[in-house]
Amino acid sequence: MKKVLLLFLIITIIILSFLVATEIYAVDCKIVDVKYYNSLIENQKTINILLEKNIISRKITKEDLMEFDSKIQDIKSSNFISLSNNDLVKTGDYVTVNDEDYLVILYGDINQDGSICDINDILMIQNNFLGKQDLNQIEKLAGNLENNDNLLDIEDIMKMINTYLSVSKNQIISKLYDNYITFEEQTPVIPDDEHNQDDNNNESLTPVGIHGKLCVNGTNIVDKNGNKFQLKGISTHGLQWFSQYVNQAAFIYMRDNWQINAVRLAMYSNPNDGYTPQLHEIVKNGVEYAKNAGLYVIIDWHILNDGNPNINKDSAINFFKEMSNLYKDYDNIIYEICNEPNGDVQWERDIKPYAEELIKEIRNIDNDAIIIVGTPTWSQDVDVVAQNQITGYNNIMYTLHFYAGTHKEYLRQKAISALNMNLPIFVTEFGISDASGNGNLDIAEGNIWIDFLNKNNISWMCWNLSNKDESSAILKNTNKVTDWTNDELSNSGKWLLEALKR
Ligand code: IDC
Repeated sequence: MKKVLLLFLIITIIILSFLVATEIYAVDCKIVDVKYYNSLIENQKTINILLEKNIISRKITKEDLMEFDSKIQDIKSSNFISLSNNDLVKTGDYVTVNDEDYLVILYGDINQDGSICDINDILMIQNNFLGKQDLNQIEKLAGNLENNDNLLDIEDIMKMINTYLSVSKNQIISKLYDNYITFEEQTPVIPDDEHNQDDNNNESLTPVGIHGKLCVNGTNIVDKNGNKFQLKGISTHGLQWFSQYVNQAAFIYMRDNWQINAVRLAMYSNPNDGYTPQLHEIVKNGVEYAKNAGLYVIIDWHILNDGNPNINKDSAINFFKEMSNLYKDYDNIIYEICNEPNGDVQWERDIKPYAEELIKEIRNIDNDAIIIVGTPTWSQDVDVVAQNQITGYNNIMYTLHFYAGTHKEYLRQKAISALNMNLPIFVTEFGISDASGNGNLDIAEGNIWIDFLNKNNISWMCWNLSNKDESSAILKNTNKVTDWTNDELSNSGKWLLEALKR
């Protein structure tokens, strides 16, 4: 009898101590909720972190997170701390604030209904509450999130937090990029001042940080690891009219909220349309903003009314000489040397000689950046060009433009012919309006186009980032130059955000 009692006692102690341990674990869990906001001084990256501490004496619930989110909104203007001038904080970073170490986890904005969130906000879990390890669980979770269409819902956040609480900080570091979260084993990361000042750690999570210098292989763009890569992004409108959208906050906003990985800077080349060399400054600012944000950038010499590129060839040469001298060592630069040749202009007679001259000038300075060459008929005749390609240089691509309201299957057929002749194609501009940039949207045709481009790994950039009263403009009824809400997007804009997720 005594033995049975003793056994019972021992079992009870074991169970109790297990419960107590679990309980302590939950009771002591401190969460610090943080939201970043940008205070960007010209050419200087500064992310300030809003910070509020909440000590939770129970398991974290959905309500807690929602409460944090609304509190954060309240303290936005007052209680913020600057981590350090060059710090962009990403999931998996360790940061030190007021001598305390934190692991950063990105999580989504919580919608009114508590459901789906955009990856946007930051949650930090105090580092010293990470203990124990459960690699498999984390990996499983990563798998689940991967399928989640770029959006985390509250359940995922809960799972992530709970999983993190039972994982060794020295063995797991999470990485967030674009559409998925992966976790990988790492050697111990010891947060210290030096580490916090190491900007590379953060930059390594941006599109350029991950994919590095691009090059052309066959018809594909490939990244620094030789993997096929597709650029997806937005073109500005003419910089002479809509330069306000070339700003640091907007680029970071579009990267983080829309998951673009590239921007295009449209520099109209025709003096009658407003070209002046002073506009080069806007391009230069744009390139720096893109670099800071880890985005690829297309420097577009936007011939249009000057349909023959030779008309303004001297300015083009000056322009690209200046740009390539400045950016020959950058990893994120793409030169587009003539937007849309049109009118009385032929590939063999006019465009190809122009391109060969420009490419020679650029290659004298920058020996490997991708150069994109316009094609006849407003950059549609890729099939014609494919028969007589530029030789002797690497990393040359050719432009295809379409406006889904006007250009349909026949133009995709031209693209197919060109691809079959091994022509690397880049859609540096398209819209789902008609070719005027206005008129009705053809969403169904636009979707067919996007499927076609994605299937063939053709990169694409949407026209245009402006609030102009035309249907191809992606903003509507707003003068804001960043942080746009869904209501401030035009139908083109709303469609684009969906297309970027596909
Ligand atoms: C359009 C703009 C419009 C502007 C016009 C002339 O959307 O606001 O008035 O240019 O500057 C292109 C051109 C691109 C055009 C666009 C729509 O590359 O500059 O923008 N388009 O017409 N090619 C086919 C269509």
